[in-house]
Amino acid sequence: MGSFMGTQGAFQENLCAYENGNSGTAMTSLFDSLPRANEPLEEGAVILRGFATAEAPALVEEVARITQAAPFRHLVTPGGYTMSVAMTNCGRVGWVSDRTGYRYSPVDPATGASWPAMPEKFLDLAVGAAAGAGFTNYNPDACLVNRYVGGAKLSLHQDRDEKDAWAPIVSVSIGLPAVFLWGGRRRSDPVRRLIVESGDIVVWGGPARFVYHGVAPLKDGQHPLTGEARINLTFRKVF
Ligand SMILES: O=C(O)CCC(=O)C(=O)O
Ligand SMILES: [Mn+2]
Repeated sequence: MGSFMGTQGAFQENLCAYENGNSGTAMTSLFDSLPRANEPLEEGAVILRGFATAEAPALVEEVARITQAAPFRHLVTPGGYTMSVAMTNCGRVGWVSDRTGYRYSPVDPATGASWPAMPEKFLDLAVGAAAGAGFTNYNPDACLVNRYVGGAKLSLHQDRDEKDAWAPIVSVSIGLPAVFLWGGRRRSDPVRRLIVESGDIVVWGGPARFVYHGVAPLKDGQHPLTGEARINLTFRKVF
């Protein structure tokens, strides 16, 4: 417990450095030398620190393949707002939004073609991360791919367009770091601000499945894998 709390302290310090725009070298090297412990958020939710770090370059290559067939686009919400995050999908269905509502679609509305198949690497990673968080037999049928550049954000929301209300959401961060917003079951509940870095995976399901979450406006930066962007893969069990 002692070492876990110690690591938490380092995360808090790092969060301050990140949010103050101060990437102080001493702070960063201290942080880099610490093992990045998994971080339980609450029952049914955990951050698996660095779970996808080794595979991140291969994941970026798969994203490039996916976007050749189904390019990133900025969807419009039912309220008429154009989202700052660019999105695409792979898998059996993809999440889409337009003036008529949010839904899962078996085809890409931009082309009328099926979404690219979910790469085996994606599936293996999602199944492994779900198991690491205590969710066995995970079988996601959709992966929403999000691309954030400086200033892009995702407002506090619940993922509730899926029929399966227990299977986890598995959310993989690649590239630039972000502040992940972790709230409660009501929109008005207090919100924690958690840094997610390239390779980190947040898993939430079961009792935590409908927790409000989001992403604070991304800070400008450059990352060796993704340049000016953060890529997020979000796996879902829709049916
Ligand atoms: O980008 C993230 O970390 C979260 C994405 C998300 O919540 C979503 O796609 O529904
Ligand atoms: Mn979400």
